[in-house]
Amino acid sequence: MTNRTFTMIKPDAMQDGHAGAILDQITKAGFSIVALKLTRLSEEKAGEFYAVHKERPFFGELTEFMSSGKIIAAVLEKENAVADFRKLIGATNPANADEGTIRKRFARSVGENAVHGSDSDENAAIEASFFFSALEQFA
Ligand code: FUP
Repeated sequence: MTNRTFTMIKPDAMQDGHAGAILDQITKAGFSIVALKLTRLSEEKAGEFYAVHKERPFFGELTEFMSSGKIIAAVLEKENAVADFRKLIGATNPANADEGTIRKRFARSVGENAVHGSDSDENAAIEASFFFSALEQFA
């Protein structure tokens, strides 16, 4: 999974009609999509995905938001995928994100920040397998 990362287009960006523009920016930046799924998380599943944050004060809001509507989950491939994708999406808080990044362009706020991007190769593999079987992740 060294050259792969995992992303979600979150409910805010889905509701605001940005999914097409975000996928366009991702592919134009040189990422190829090796798995793609439109789905909706239950609050319980959102809590499982974000288990690392369960002691944080924003956990309840996060799982409520992440289960509030449809999402798109995807696995992306590119050389240096994890770091390059974090650069493409920008800072967690869109107010601090660089001009032109996905979060700067499309996010509503720090809590509703348009996209997820894995923070390590190890987490990319764990997160990809949360949504996709091995057979669903094409080369
Ligand atoms: P990131 O890796 O940039 O997605 O950011 P984190 O892993 O730190 O946070 C995961 C998610 O928790 C964010 F996408 C939104 C939510 N969050 C908040 O709601 N408030 C915060 O102060 C920090 C994160």
